[in-house]
Amino acid sequence: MIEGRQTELWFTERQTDDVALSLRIAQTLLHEQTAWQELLVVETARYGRMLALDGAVQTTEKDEFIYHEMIGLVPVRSHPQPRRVAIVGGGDGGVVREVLKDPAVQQVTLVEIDPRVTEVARRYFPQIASGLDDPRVELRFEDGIAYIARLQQEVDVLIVDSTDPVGPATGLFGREFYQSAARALRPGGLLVAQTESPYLEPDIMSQALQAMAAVFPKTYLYLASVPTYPSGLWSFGVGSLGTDPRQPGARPLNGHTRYYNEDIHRAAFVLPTFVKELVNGTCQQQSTGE
Ligand code: AG3
Repeated sequence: MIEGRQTELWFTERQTDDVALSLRIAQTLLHEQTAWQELLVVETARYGRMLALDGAVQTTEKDEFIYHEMIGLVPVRSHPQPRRVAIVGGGDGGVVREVLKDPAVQQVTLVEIDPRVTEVARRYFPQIASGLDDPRVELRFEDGIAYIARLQQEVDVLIVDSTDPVGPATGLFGREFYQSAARALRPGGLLVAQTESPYLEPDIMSQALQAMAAVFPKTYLYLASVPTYPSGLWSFGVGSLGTDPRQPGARPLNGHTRYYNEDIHRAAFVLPTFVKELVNGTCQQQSTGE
């Protein structure tokens, strides 16, 4: 090493052909090919440990709370009786940890296709995986699309915490899956799915919303700011059989949150004009002016 110089290792996610995010790596902890995907765990200099799948950032210790609280708590807090929750994907356990904070939740089924994600999360991300051993939680390592297709009016809240719609997750963004999701829900049930970045993937987002709107009586969109995801602005689509997802309920919450609160819950559904235009006509936010 020449004095004053040091080798730097960087992780780069190519988010589109023209846009990338780079994080400096302090240490590489695990890099392998699972049966389903390329899995990487590194210690980053700024965001703590990070999990990437097929080169895409899934979660970092420093900002995971934002995504997990928002995808997990918005649906369970607005449902009057979210007794049974199913999560498709989300093998790291972050969404499980959040939904368990609501005392009304009695049973959570996590359906993850790749068991390595869960094993690695338990070992390298114990705080994210902390809910997985709760007695209310059932783990299933199988294809979420096939699992949900077998359910008939069995769950109150269905959360899709998937990777981007490439590879195994593609089917989770289509109309056929939303049809079986609607059948899997009990009356009043809610589906929430991560629907990518309105800046960088507007077509994926609006097509997913359109597909939901073709199936569910009501469709909504909400946003959260996630620094390590493409563009930093992230969207979540909601298909509802009746419950209005915009209103948080009054049950006490067991456990602390760092992003989520009742004001954020309501405010997350307030959309900037360019996002409204992208989902024009498909979401309750504009079609009725509510
Ligand atoms: N699932 C959504 C990650 C999508 C990020 N996309 C990307 N980096 N290109 C996250 C799983 C966390 N439980």
